[in-house]
Amino acid sequence: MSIARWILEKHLVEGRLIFGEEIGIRIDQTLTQDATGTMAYLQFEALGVPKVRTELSVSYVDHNISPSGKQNIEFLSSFADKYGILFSKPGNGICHQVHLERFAKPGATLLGSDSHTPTAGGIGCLAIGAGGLDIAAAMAGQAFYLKVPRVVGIKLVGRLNEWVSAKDIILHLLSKYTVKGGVGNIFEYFGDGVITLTVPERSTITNMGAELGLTTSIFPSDEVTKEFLFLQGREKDYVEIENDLYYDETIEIDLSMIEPMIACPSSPDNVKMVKDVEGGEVSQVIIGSCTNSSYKDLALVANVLKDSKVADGVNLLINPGSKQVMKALEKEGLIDYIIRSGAQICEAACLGCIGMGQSPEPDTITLRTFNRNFKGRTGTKEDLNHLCSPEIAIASAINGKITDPRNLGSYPTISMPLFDFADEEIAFPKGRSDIIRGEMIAPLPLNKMLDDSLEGEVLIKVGDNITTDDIMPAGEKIIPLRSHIPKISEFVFHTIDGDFVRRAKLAKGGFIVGGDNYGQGSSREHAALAPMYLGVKTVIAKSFARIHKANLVNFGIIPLEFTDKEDYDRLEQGMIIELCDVKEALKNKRQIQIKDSGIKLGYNLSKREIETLIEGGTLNFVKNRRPKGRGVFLSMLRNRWLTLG
Ligand code: MIC
Ligand code: SF4
Repeated sequence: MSIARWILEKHLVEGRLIFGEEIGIRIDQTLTQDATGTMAYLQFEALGVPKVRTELSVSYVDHNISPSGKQNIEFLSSFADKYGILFSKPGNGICHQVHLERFAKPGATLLGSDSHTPTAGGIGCLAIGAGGLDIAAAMAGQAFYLKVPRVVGIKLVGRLNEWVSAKDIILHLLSKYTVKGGVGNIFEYFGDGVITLTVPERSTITNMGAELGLTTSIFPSDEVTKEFLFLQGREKDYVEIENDLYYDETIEIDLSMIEPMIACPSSPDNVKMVKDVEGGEVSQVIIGSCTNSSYKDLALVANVLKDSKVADGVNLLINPGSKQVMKALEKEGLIDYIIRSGAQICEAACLGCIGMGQSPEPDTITLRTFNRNFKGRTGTKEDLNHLCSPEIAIASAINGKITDPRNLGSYPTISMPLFDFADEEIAFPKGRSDIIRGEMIAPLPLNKMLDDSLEGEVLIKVGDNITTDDIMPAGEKIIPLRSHIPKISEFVFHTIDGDFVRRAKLAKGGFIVGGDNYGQGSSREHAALAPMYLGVKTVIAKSFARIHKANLVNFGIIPLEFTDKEDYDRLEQGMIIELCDVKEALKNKRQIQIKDSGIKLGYNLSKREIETLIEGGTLNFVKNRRPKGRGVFLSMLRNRWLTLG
């Protein structure tokens, strides 16, 4: 058995571990961040459970730590205190980095309302990203449902050359498998090369497995894991995990053959060797994000800056992953090198990664050690966002142009310090009774039961690999609206089609038509909730990304797939279409037809998902199954939800 299957089996509460079948697993830990957390907690509240039922649940504030997030932060901290959730204060760091340092455990299951939750796979934890409603259910002690993925063994042999790093391994995989190549799979790393990578390096790889569309990625729990846990004062969390190396498929990577890589605009799989794109003038370099903001990453950068200066005309920003990392840099005297070089040290948070400031000048090259470079995500519409390792980033920052880091000479030696954990930045729950709820914490919309037939306009037709950033953009203006669906829904498809919302309102809802891998990227359920609020009934696509598809089902929007992908060409924006006998077809697992067109639509949905859709989403589904007479629950629903239709 592989490590992933071993953990799945240990946590199995429903179903069989057979590829493609739906299973329910017990979740040990959950994490949320502020931009998705409010929704998750409002939904948890509606489930009527007095305290979280997980071993550990942590609420982080990292996406919006600016004053515009004040009401959100007050709500989250009071909620955590009441319901038994740990609260990581703004400035303590990025959820994935802090969770890896302080809480993630080998052999455990972790569910997070953020697509990069698999970061914890670096420590041997089975960590999965999901929508807020799934996190709410897990916190209430319910199973998390997923289709059994294939487990692909990635055998690492050899050792990376100097100046080549973990980021280059995952960029290499992205160049081979693309942003949709991992859908339905778990990547599990094994082989002699694994031992040459530290836990944060392993986590860089598992973090960006999200960009491959994987369910998750995982590394073994070994001597390196033990050492990491020791440095975190958590030796007791070490667990040995059996691994018989049984995989559905095996891929071998010789680490010594990997070259420094760079993802060019505007997709994480548009990967080139850095030596082939050297020389492009750089205006901005940012080192940070949950992918590359560990102590090792930033200590390397500081060591390079010790005897160098940032090139004229380059703005170098450093976003540490956590307060713990900052404290260690300070203790080792490394902050000084950074300050004297002309770089700016920023707070430990997501910041520019989600367009909260740090936006680059239009049409100039920005190099970032982040994980996503979807067009416009920086907050600048005409951005030229490149993703790379800290090694490439720092070499380019001091040269003023894209530079192969192997030109920098010998690689600095970096040893690990004894960390000061910064646990004073985490509030432990004391059980307060009230929740602070400002006017930006709006009631959530609830969908209605599915109609027998669905008729309406094709509101928009989009291409392949549409991201949740395209559907529900983020950035400084929109992120502060995350807890207010009526307000945020004004921005659906805003960056790619500024007229979408007007059309959707005029037509009182309708259909979205998409290509392959519709909804890739983030876990934000707003990309389902806000279209639902605007009356979108169905998304018809060639295929879907995993988390977004689950979010659509949770909110009662049917994810339908073209039986013949060529039929995509026959639908156009503005067409009026009708889907007949939808309910009956779903109940009887029959294909759905678009009336008078000959176009047939299929779906890959479990019985549970079909029932959920018929009832108009998960909250209706749960509500309808509550024993009668639970007046408290129903009155809570009345207070907290707006019923549509
Ligand atoms: C992202 O990196 O896209 C985000 C912002 O962290 C999202 C979550 C969100 O939209 O709040 C993610 O990765 O799931
Ligand atoms: Fe934050 Fe960026 Fe990581 Fe998302 S990818 S959690 S925005 S640092």
